[in-house]
Amino acid sequence: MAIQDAYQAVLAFDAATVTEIVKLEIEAGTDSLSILDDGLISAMDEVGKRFSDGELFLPEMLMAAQAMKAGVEVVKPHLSNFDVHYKGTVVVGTVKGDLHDIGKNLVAMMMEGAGFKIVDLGVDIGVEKFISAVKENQADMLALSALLTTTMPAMKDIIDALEEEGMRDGVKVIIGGAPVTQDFSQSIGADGYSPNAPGAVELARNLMIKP
Ligand code: B1M
Repeated sequence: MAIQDAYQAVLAFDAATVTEIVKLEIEAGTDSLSILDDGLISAMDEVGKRFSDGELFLPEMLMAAQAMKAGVEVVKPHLSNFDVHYKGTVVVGTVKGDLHDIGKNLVAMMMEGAGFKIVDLGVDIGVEKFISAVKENQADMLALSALLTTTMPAMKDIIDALEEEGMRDGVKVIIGGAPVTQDFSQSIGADGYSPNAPGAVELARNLMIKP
């Protein structure tokens, strides 16, 4: 067994095998970060590429994300504080009045797989809860999802509240969900929009590169 096997098992959407390989690698003393970076994260990067190229579809991407997540759960307790070098903390949630969470969960899983620390608040989240979660977790980014045309405007309320609290400069805001568009993103002053989960990861990576 090797890290490459974990990579292949994620690409085969095989959560049970990913779990088994990661356990064996940890028992064998393999560096936890290497399991994450070279096995699980690299595999999800490949899944993202295949999705963008039209070689994989949503259900497969979900299965790969679940397989990756199974591996991340095994590695997590073995990461010492020293090892944890998250690429940034991201508060994720579906906005107030909206109960759709499948896309949001996929975004959260893929971002976690890409090395971000995720604070997933769930669905139907109001402005105040987003703001307190950003404060409590000293988050670098907010990732907002909305699936209803009636709930999209709540995204602007959250950005306005960040500004009112004087927090806007320190927090990037990315948005997505079926009815959301690039034009809408610009009109409410978000930092970026992606139509899908791999794109959200790419966006987050680009926005988190500090000057
Ligand atoms: Co709802 N629903 N729904 N629904 N539902 C839609 C969204 C709808 C388009 C169906 C339709 O009428 N054709 C319609 C919205 C119409 C509109 O606003 N224009 C609709 C409606 C009307 C409703 C109700 C009002 C129905 C009713 O009760 N009368 C109601 C509202 C409840 C509420 O939220 N308050 C409702 C309820 C539900 C269920 C609970 C039954 C269920 C949700 C279950 C759940 O999420 N746990 C549900 C579902 C499943 C859907 C559809 C069929 C599928 C949504 C989905 O999960 N897609 C949907 C129709 C459709 O989209 N085809 C529909 C798969 C998922 C992976 O895609 O979430 O788009 P998606 O995520 C994508 C991208 O959008 C993007 O990445 C993901 C993929 O890579 N993305 C981001 C998402 N968030 C992102 C964040 C990012 C970046 C990218 O950055 C932060």
